Amino acid sequence: MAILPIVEVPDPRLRLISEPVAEVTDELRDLIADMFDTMYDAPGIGLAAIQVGVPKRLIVMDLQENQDEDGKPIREPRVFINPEILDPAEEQSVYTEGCLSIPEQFADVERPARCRVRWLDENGAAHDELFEGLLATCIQHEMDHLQGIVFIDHLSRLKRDMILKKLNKARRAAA
Ligand code: GNR
Ligand code: NI
Repeated sequence: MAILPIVEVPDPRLRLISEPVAEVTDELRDLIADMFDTMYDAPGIGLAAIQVGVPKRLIVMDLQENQDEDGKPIREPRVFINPEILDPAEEQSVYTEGCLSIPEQFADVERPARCRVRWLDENGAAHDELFEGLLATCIQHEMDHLQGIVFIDHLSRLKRDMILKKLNKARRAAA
């Protein structure tokens, strides 16, 4: 169990196309555990392996939408290995996105409102489900990471440059 350093823009590793996972091994399950530690610590609702420097088609996610009687979030961890997106809806939806690799910066991104997702879980079992709402948004955001794409790539150059400027300003202030 370990919290791993998160790769941030403009690190060129975020531009890599991640490779399919050939086999679900114990070593991969260790990486998955570390990715959950890292995601919950951040905190974030999703994390792609390349965000911890590993160019594999592996995503962890927990939207943490439900809470117990004490208001504590109920953990619903999900693992996506070699995910594929099928049948993206024509209907679009807008969500204010953030990214652990672009810390504390947010912008509205339009994406298909629903999609079908096919993936393997941490036991190597195949799944095929329809996603909508935040789940659809988040899986598409994570799938982008596997292709070397970050959410600001979906914005106009003006908006993207504004975010990168704000990020650099925040980094200079923190230094
Ligand atoms: O923690 C995260 N929040 C988030 C909010 C809206 C849309 C997508 C996300 S994913 C992000 C974590 C992250 O960077 N995953 O790659
Ligand atoms: Ni991200």
